Amino acid sequence: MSGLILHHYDTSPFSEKVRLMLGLKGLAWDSVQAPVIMPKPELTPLTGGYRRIPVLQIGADIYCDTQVILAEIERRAPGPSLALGPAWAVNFWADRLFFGVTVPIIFGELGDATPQDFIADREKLSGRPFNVEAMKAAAGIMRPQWRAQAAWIEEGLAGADWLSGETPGLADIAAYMNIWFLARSLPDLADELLAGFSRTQAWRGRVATIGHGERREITGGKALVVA
Ligand SMILES: N[C@@H](CCC(=O)N[C@@H](CS)C(=O)NCC(=O)O)C(=O)O
Repeated sequence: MSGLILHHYDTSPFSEKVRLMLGLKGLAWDSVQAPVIMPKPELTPLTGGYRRIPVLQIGADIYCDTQVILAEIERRAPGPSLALGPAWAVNFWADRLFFGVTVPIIFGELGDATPQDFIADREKLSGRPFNVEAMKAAAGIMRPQWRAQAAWIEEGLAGADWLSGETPGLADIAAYMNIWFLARSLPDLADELLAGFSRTQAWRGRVATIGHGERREITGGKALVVA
């Protein structure tokens, strides 16, 4: 399969899921680096206004939201099959519940250093205040909650090297997203919250070696021409 264009940015945890999926499938793809905040003049004309990241483009076909993007990659490149067992349920948990505790932990720590234009952009996106003080206050409760959810990964690895069994799959990529996001932002805190979870720490190293397939940078302008 060729002709895959991923609109993303390197710091995006949802994009990391897709990049790892492309790696597991051994696919070649074109990368368009999108802006982290609005405006996104080379993205929104393709999506009809959807501004989140990642977006997958295949010719003039546009796929928004990782649940759709991952399913489309799985459909177009079925071997090896990655959506095994409860993989989609794990993906949904990782996107919502696990991500929901990861974000306040990160921004509770880093919120004061977060650029004002980023804060203003995310307030406009969510329609809510980007309340660093509230996130700082919540972090104390969120940390044990994060650890409790990471403990499910630890248990899931009791019988095999991967959550998906003998080989890696979507469940591994999805669960890893939050660990990647926390460790990328606050590596020491990630180690602290994973203390004693030796299977998870070893697994995390294995997931990191999957790679992103064959990536080539192109411009947003070129992607618009393709569409
Ligand atoms: N449900 C979406 C969530 C995607 C999402 O929220 N992505 C973040 C970046 S990781 C985002 O788009 N933030 C706002 C932006 O970049 O404009 C998905 O699964 O793709």
